[in-house]
Amino acid sequence: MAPTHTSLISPALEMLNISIFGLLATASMARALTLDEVCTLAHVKDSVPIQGFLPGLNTTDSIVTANPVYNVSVSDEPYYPDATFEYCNVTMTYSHSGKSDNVLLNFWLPSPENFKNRWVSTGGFGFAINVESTLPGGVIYGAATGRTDGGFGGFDTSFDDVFPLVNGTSNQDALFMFGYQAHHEMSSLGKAFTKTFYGLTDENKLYAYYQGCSEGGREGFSQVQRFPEEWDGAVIGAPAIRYGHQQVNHLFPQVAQQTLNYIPPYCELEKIVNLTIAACDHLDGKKDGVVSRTDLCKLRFDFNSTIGQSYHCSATSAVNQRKRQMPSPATPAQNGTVTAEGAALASTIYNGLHDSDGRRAYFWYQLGSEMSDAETQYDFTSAKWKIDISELGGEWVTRGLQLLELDNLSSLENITYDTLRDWMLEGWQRYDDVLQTTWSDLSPFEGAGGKIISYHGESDNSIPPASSVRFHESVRSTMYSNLSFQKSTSALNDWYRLFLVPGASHCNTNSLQPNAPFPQTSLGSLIDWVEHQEVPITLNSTILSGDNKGAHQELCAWPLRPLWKDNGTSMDCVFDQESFDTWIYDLDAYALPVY
Ligand SMILES: *[C@@H]1O[C@H](CO)[C@@H](O)[C@H](O)[C@H]1NC(C)=O
Ligand SMILES: *[C@@H]1O[C@H](CO)[C@@H](O)[C@H](O)[C@H]1NC(C)=O
Ligand SMILES: *[C@@H]1O[C@H](CO)[C@@H](O)[C@H](O)[C@H]1NC(C)=O
Ligand SMILES: *[C@@H]1O[C@H](CO)[C@@H](O)[C@H](O)[C@H]1NC(C)=O
Ligand SMILES: *[C@@H]1O[C@H](CO)[C@@H](O)[C@H](O)[C@H]1NC(C)=O
Ligand SMILES: *[C@@H]1O[C@H](CO)[C@@H](O)[C@H](O)[C@H]1NC(C)=O
Ligand SMILES: *[C@@H]1O[C@H](CO)[C@@H](O)[C@H](O)[C@H]1NC(C)=O
Ligand SMILES: *[C@@H]1O[C@H](CO)[C@@H](O)[C@H](O)[C@H]1NC(C)=O
Ligand SMILES: *[C@@H]1O[C@H](CO)[C@@H](O)[C@H](O)[C@H]1NC(C)=O
Ligand SMILES: *[C@@H]1O[C@H](CO)[C@@H](O)[C@H](O)[C@H]1NC(C)=O
Ligand SMILES: *[C@@H]1O[C@H](CO)[C@@H](O)[C@H](O)[C@H]1NC(C)=O
Ligand SMILES: *[C@@H]1O[C@H](CO)[C@@H](O)[C@H](O)[C@H]1NC(C)=O
Ligand SMILES: [Ca+2]
Repeated sequence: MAPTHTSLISPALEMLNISIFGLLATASMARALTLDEVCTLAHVKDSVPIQGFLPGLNTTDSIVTANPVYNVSVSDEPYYPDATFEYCNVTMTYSHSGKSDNVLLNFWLPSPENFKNRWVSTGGFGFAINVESTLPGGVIYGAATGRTDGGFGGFDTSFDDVFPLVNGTSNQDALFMFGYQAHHEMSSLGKAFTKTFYGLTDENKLYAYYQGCSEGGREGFSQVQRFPEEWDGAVIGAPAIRYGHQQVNHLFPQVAQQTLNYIPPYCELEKIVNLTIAACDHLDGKKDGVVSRTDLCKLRFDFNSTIGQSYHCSATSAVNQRKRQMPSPATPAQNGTVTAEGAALASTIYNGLHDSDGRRAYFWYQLGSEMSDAETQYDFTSAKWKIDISELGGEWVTRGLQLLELDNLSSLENITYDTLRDWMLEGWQRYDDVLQTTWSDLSPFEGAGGKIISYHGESDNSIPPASSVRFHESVRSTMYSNLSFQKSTSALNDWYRLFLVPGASHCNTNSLQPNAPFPQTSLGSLIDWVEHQEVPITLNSTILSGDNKGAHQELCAWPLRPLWKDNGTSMDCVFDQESFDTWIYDLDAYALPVY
């Protein structure tokens, strides 16, 4: 849309480089400007940081757009509360000095009366470096909010669309940008832009926050790990860190099916999940359909107890829901009883990847999480179930490891547990400096006063919550190696707190555990921590579906675990050594430490 609002600044004044704020001050119009008044092409152009403000970034001839957007309503979102708001929608381009590339940024700027001196960077999901639906989160909290296209060719173009360049040739520029650099550039440019746009002076502090989940969470850690001074705080959800391991891990259930030579109707696995939830629900002291203590579930649940239970799933038709519009295939009606093979498969998968010597290569999701990575496909021609190779995992192998312009891995022929371990090792080593994102000395960030609220769905079915626990514990042992467990935990929790979210799935609510809470206001909690020193001893959260929708619940900070008492009417956060130990893994398949 072409901006239709005329600038308040006359061409003559513009030549004198008098800002819109200066003009209003001299005209003694000391009032908050309206969105219409600031959201003009002229003012936006004036706010683009000048060439040379950050070495290597070229903003000469930046192409900008601006248009005000009014009366936007959002509801039922996981990362921010319901709200109605307005903003100035800005895009700007820049290039890298010495190159003719083009990076696109999109800022959503609240109207001046709602602006609260905050900047928020948002991140991506899967192989995408941005997700537009996360932008309202910042605006709602009075922050100028940004996303980047990473220079990949537009906001809808993902990293995997440009990596590799061609068969056999890596795209190092895109990798560097995706790994961490694009976010560094966006926050640097975005913060400078925001200060000018709102007429902030050097005395006005502009708070800088990061918010993202999944790949967006990994991008957040990439910033905290490398650019400690740039951030006051970060909300990091279910981060896709330990990238080399994480992406290959998606292939493990399919290799388990091949190795154990049992390819179940998916309904059988769904049934096992439902039975697990039913059996473990009460272990947390509250029968609400939510497994808040997957650790106790792991200690008590026996997969063999599911054998012989009958299952039923109705037939489904094909739906276009997958990436690149590949249809999710139709399934027939499925009736049967859980088999010993099915129980053994589930038990093997939840136990995590071990190599042929029985050494652990990685860990899996928690009991009660959906088994979507183990989903099988029905072949109507042969009337048999067949392995459905994970798209995320397969594409990582073809593009990331084999450097082929292929969207999927076509076969698992000869692929063993050892192959998966080797692929993990290969990705870890090759991308250690860009994607692995496990630098565990965060002293500079802590020293600069930074705060982290990290959260992870305890029933996440795409990134193991034990991964977030592992990184938290790695930071603890790296930074506080000379302190006792209790003292180091307390020192770490002074600035980096991890909250496991009972029942939540991957960065979202979970239809299998609808009464579970989600930390919808975590950015607000981070702001309260940074700006008002209100420590989130427990994390505010909200039940977002089911009968108790809207109800408030608090989340316990790791290593404390929730335990309900008085028949589920009140909750304590407790420490339990046996439970704690179930979250800690010895990845002895590798000679090097895995942070
Ligand atoms: C805002 O949108 C709502 C519904 O989308 C509409 O009912 C209302 O009139 C709008 N308000 C303004 C000021 O445009
Ligand atoms: C924001 O601006 C971009 C670039 O002009 C445009 O494509 C997009 O539609 C705008 N979004 C809204 C909500 O106006
Ligand atoms: C910056 O961009 C301008 C315009 O595209 C170009 O003329 C100039 O050479 C670039 N500067 C560098 C150092 O690349
Ligand atoms: C890249 O390699 C794959 C696998 O060998 C092949 O199928 C594909 O055609 C190649 N693509 C191009 C553009 O050569
Ligand atoms: C599992 O439970 C969900 C509801 O929680 C239900 O929709 C689904 O049909 C169940 N699956 C099986 C196989 O029983
Ligand atoms: C489950 O049953 C299998 C045989 O079907 C047996 O080998 C295995 O040890 C049993 N597991 C447990 C935990 O009892
Ligand atoms: C499958 O199970 C459902 C529910 O238990 C039952 O209604 C249906 O008749 C069964 N279908 C077959 C073909 O056994
Ligand atoms: C795998 O990728 C190829 C090439 O993009 C495509 O033709 C094929 O349909 C894909 N297969 C699946 C199962 O997604
Ligand atoms: C799998 O291994 C067999 C036996 O070593 C070999 O003949 C075959 O070519 C291999 N297949 C692939 C796809 O590597
Ligand atoms: C423990 O290490 C910290 C940071 O390295 C240091 O400041 C502190 O003095 C050490 N404490 C003891 C008891 O050695
Ligand atoms: C905490 O969550 C409740 C809903 O569960 C919400 O009403 C309240 O505003 C939140 N508190 C903060 C500080 O965000
Ligand atoms: C415990 O709570 C459940 C669910 O709220 C209720 O159905 C049950 O009657 C309660 N039991 C006792 C002993 O109060
Ligand atoms: Ca429960």
